[in-house]
Amino acid sequence: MKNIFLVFSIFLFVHVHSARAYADDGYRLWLKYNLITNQQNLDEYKQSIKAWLVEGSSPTMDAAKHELRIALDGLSGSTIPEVNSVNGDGVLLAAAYRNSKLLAGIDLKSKLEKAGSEGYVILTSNINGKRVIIITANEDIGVLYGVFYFLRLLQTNRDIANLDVVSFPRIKLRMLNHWDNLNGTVERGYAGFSIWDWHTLPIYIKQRYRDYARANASIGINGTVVNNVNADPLILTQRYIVKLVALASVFRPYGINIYVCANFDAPIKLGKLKTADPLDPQVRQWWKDKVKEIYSLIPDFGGFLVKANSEGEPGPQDYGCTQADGANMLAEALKPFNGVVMWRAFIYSYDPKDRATQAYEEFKPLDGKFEDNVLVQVKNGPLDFQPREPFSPLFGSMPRTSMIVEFQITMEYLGQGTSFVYLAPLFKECLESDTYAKGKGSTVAKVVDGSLDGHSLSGMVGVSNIGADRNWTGHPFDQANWYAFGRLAWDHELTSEQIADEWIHMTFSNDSDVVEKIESIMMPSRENVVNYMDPLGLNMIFGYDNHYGPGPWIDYSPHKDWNSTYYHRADSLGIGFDRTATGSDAVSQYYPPVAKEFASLSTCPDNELLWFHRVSWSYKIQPKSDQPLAERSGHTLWDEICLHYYAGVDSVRSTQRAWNSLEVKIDDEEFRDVQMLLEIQENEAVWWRNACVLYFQTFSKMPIPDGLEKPDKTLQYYESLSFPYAPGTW
Ligand code: GCW
Repeated sequence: MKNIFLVFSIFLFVHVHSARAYADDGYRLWLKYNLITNQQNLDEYKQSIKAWLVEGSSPTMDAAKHELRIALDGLSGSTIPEVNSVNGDGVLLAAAYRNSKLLAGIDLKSKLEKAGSEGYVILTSNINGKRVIIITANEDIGVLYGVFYFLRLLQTNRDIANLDVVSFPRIKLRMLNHWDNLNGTVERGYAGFSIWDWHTLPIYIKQRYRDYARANASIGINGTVVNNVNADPLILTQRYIVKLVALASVFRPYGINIYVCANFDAPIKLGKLKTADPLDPQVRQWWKDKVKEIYSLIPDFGGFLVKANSEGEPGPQDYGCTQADGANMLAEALKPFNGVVMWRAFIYSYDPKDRATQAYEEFKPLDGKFEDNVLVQVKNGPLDFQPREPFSPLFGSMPRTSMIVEFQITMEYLGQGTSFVYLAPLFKECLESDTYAKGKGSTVAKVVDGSLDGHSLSGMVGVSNIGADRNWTGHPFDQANWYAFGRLAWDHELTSEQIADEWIHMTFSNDSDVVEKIESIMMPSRENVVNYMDPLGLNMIFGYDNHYGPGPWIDYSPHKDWNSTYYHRADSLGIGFDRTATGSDAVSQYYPPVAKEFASLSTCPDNELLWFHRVSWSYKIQPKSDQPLAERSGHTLWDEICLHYYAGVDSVRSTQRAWNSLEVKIDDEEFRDVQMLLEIQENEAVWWRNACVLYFQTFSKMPIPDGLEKPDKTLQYYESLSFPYAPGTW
């Protein structure tokens, strides 16, 4: 009997586990290269690509070869041979034009001019009467980018019959910034520890470093800042520089330059100088020597990112100097090597008037004072990566300065590791905002791609959401945010829908039902979170320091501008921050058409209402003339706040229903992971809703509208919750 039971158990084990033979742990990201399941596409592709050829050799061309080999074999389910001549129809040829003998007879001058140094050209053509698909570029890196583009066409089952593509990046520096500490923790990281194993570097080169580089190159990211902006000066010591050398050589073939965050006091902390005064000749020399040392080992080092005089970090103001003095000192040291300085504008100190106006007040007068290899790095909004903020008024206000926009890919303020949020709509909302700096159409995108003011240096940086979790990002859907960030840095005109569509095809399935359903839950996901966290322009009402969960009652920080009450200002009369002329007048930092729109209650968008206005509880939300009739509210502010909180929870529940309907249609492991995370998110949404509605009700004294489920716990219960071990708060 015992034996029968054993046999049965073994049978069950084998059976259950073989049923999960295709379980996907997410490690391969969007570069899965699984067999194409649509037979018609598969036949067509096999017909068009019978062999492949990479002409020329270099580490980058080897990377292109590697990618083509694994991808074509995986996607086709067979071995597509590598050849060394165009010996028949159906050769896929990848080559840098100037190194190619095979392409010599084909005139691609105008296309290649357009492609520039990083772009590529993809063409269906003929060589010696044989039909070929050509992937070419001016530089090897362009070829590699082109290879990834082409593979994406196959992964997403697109037509490859008559290709004629020229693509080039809009933005020069397309970067990730890892807030990774040298001890392996990640500030605001929700996907485990740091991927950099500083202890075993430089000898042990993890495969993950290469796969990181592949993933980034596949979306066009060309720079990485490997350490936290709250920078440990040790990264600048010889001991760490050799580790950076090792990483840089893994990244180099993939077109990725390495950058580090520099601690402004490094001359004191490492160099034993008495000061870090940027005007002191010894300090300047110390930085010059340090930069020279780095470049002697990493000739393509990118430069420094600096957080100065912000949240306790040292900076030039400690020595009575300006932010520009500090940036320029580093710029001078980096210039001979073509390095750049990214100097953050994220500065604030306690100001009873308004924290949101400070970066502009500090930096705008410095326009024109920065060296030309400095970029001022501005967070998308004037405060701090809130689920929704208006765009920072610094965009468009410093025409003589190169700008780099900083987005947060990691979701510090959007539910962290358990939240299903697709961030492309948030990125796009900022990029498409019109600053009116040079009249209508002066979008933030045009400021950061340099075209508005004619800057060749331009940039977009994302605070990375990558960690050592097997699937890189913790929540499977956070991979989409890394992906979307890179795609938008390459081409900010792509729509959120296009990017989601690509990513779903590559990550989950080419089944159109699956794609449509997942897209339909990704697209509103950011708005859902705004609704149950901080609707109608509310912001900064998070749990203290950990920024996880609701904390609108937080009022005990000695740092008054870290208190939620500083931001929502709720009392018995109303709620919201008056940023019009009767208040902090933050609106005046925008160009007149924008300032006018935000300043008037009748034109200010509802979703920014309490950001710019202080409004009474019984104020009737004004119907906006451009809103469809059905959406025109007429509700009191109190009712509208409640309705948003409740709608947020409902939408998480409908996301759950939609996701559940995908069971068996997608990978079992990924299905279950997301299902469980959505369950956690639903709890969190209810927690946010109940806590905020109960808290604000203590001021409004108005009832929760009829028909809405009543909170099942008390405000005291929610206020008593604490999270001493919340992840990411290192
Ligand atoms: O959002 C705040 C975060 C800090 C972060 C800071 C910054 C790295 O809470 O953790 O520090 O912004 O951007 O410098």
